[in-house]
Amino acid sequence: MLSGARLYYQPQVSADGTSLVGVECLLRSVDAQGAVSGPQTILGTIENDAQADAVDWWIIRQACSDGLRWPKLSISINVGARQFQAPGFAGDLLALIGEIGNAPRQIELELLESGIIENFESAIATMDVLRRSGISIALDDFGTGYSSLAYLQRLPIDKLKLDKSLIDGTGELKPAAIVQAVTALSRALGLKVVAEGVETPAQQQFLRVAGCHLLQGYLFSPAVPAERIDAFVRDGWPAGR
Ligand code: G
Ligand code: MN
Repeated sequence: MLSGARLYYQPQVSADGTSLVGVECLLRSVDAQGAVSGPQTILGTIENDAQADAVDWWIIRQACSDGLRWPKLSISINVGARQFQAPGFAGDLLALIGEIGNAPRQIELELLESGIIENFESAIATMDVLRRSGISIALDDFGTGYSSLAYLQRLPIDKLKLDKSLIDGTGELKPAAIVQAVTALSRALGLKVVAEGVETPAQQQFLRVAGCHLLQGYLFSPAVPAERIDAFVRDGWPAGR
């Protein structure tokens, strides 16, 4: 099931593009010829919850282990509702991080709104436990789904990730106004703001002025193998690019 599975890492950089701050790990599949494909190649072979669990925990274990090589970078891990809402998730995750040896501060979980509202009270309790232990929580894909502003106030999160669909529109008046307003509101609430899917210098300039803290997207780098992140850490960013 996990044959060919690899974790790739997409850089998250400061708004001016000059420093590498963290990486988001993304599942990829590499075949015998070396061709790389997206997560569906592996996720599509999953037949039951036990296999899904195995993949989910393999991702976290691999990301944390690789993260030991880059102690100054934050490691963002996408965690789905099934894994996050499983009884004992917070304890299991903290035990794993303790075993591997990461500082909890290095680890960030990216959660979808849909994975939180399903079981709101227990999700919040889990988020509280994790945050008290130093792990941070980002709300992923903000701008899709309900994107309720009430959540920004109620959820115990550290970061908001603006979805690519919002970033794509920043050349137009209304989407640009939404990005500016959500960024200002998030900052006022003490949240960090990350824009994903940044592809053009014009988008970077707009997002920097709007007050986004971090940027992620093809303008800077796609998701790359861990060895490329080693090179960025060793040679400096963006010199190693
Ligand atoms: O929502 P989430 O952060 O999980 O999505 C990340 C996905 O978006 C990855 O599959 C990644 O390869 C893709 N991606 C990352 N940056 C860009 C970008 O700048 N443009 C496009 N089109 N896709 C991107
Ligand atoms: Mn994500």
